[in-house]
Amino acid sequence: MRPWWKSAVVYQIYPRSFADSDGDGIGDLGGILQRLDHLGALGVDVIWLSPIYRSPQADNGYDISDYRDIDPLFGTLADFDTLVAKVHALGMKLVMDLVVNHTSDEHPWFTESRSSRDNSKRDWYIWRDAPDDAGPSRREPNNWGSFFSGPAWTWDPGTEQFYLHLFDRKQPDLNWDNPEVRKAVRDIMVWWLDRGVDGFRMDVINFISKAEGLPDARPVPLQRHVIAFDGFADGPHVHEYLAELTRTVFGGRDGEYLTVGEMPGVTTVEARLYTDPARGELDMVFQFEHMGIDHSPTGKFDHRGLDLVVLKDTMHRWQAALADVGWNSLYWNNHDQPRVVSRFGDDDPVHWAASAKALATILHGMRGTPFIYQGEELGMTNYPFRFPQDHRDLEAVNYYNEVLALGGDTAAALTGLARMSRDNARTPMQWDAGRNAGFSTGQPWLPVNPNHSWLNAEAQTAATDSVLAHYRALIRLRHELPVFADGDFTPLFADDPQIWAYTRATADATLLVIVNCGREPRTVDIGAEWAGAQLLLGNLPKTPAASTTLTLQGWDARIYAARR
Ligand code: TEU
Repeated sequence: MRPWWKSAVVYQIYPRSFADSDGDGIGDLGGILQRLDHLGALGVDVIWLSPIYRSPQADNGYDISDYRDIDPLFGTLADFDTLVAKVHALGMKLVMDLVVNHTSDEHPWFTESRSSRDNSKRDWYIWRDAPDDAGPSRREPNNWGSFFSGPAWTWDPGTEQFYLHLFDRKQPDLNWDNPEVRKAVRDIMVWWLDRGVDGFRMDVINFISKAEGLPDARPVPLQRHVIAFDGFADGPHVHEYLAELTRTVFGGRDGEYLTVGEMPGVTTVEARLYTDPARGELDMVFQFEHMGIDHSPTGKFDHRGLDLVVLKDTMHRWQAALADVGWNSLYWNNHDQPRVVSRFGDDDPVHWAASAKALATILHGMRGTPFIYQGEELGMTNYPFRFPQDHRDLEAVNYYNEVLALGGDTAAALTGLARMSRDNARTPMQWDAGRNAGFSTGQPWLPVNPNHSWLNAEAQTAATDSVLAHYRALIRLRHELPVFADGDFTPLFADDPQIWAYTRATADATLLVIVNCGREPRTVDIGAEWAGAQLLLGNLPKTPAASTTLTLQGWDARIYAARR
């Protein structure tokens, strides 16, 4: 029998930016409760919540100081229990974000660990001596860079050693080679499952096993924000640790759960291992190859434009690689990525709606489990960032300060940030055309996009041809037609720089998904077998039935079912 999550659609909420019920300008659990009907009407099956645990919020909750409590910013455990009950009553599931590659430096485990070299928690984190004499120019134990600029090591003057942090210095990496750490993570997961959650999205979970001896990575210029993954991605024990975790946490539990591992740098070969059901590790992974194709070799803020053939080829390779073993997750957006309609689509007002629907059609037609990030179902766009002080995200702020300190090109840095900054995903959800887009009665922590006057949920709920209506239709199709989950995937026109097309087929049904990813109309020959095929979904008015030759308007997107 096919697992339930193969025909499911997941919706990601970034609580800080979703809906604010108490007027402090920061979204909260009460806000989510008030807006659950939007998700019920959309038809999604699962909600994934970005972290709501107690946290100093250095990285907006991806730095956890108490895994068993809710941050007062977001509410209380009682609010959480109410939310779980309401989500379940609406027939949806709730998945937590589990951030256990690292904790906050304010987690009691770390405060103990740093208190002395012989503390019982010392070995819960990764501590190393300086390789040379102490002094102001002291070298780090190896050359690894932090994802948020600078070295991945911070000196602790109290105990005179460095600790490792692949992300911010306020996010020290846990030492998963210590069995007590693995046991502690297991206990956290069981605690949340007992509270009623339906699974976990596991943050950078392919980083938990570092290479033996922490060797230098291929040398890279740290100041250019380039990370070499050699030393920590898909390390020597990662499969063993994940299998152990899954066995000990889920073994013997009845219920329908979902696990998805976030895995920067993961290859198709590794992803097959992580998601092979016979190995009992994870249900699916988030890969990053398609998110990297517009990054330049010198980093994500040095944009190199979109080559559609490369994007298609990347997605198609993942479709093929996980066809017989394993499973894909499908995503364009999350809280770390710029808005897809501005990135791979066309957010010019004339093409905005059609291109948002077209990109949705491409993704949701594929084999895998689609993820929708809040606001994506409305076609929310990037924010018009202009000034350094516009940015809140520590990645953006650190990057800008580094360029400034090194005397680099700050104008280019601002252009890069406007295009790629994670804050693009984090501006408040656009509920209506009113003050603060209906997100908050107070001052929002990040400004609302001025386009909420016309781009908002209320307007789109009322319209039958909105981006929102198109997402609803795609979700309905996936629920109704088994071919979306089960069908083979075959690319068509692979080398075409403008047409994105593929078929999906089972013994009983064949679909054609065909999209014009450009403004100019295109005529293509799709073959006689498609003549008279039934249009299941289109994104433009008056889309015709199929014929041997199709003329596609700008950003025209269609799904046809072959006649049998
Ligand atoms: O992100 C991991 C990650 O590597 C990227 O998505 C990251 O945002 C990007 O590479 C920076 O350039 C996860 C979370 O999704 C992210 O929000 C956290 O900041 C990060 O882990 C640390 O927990």
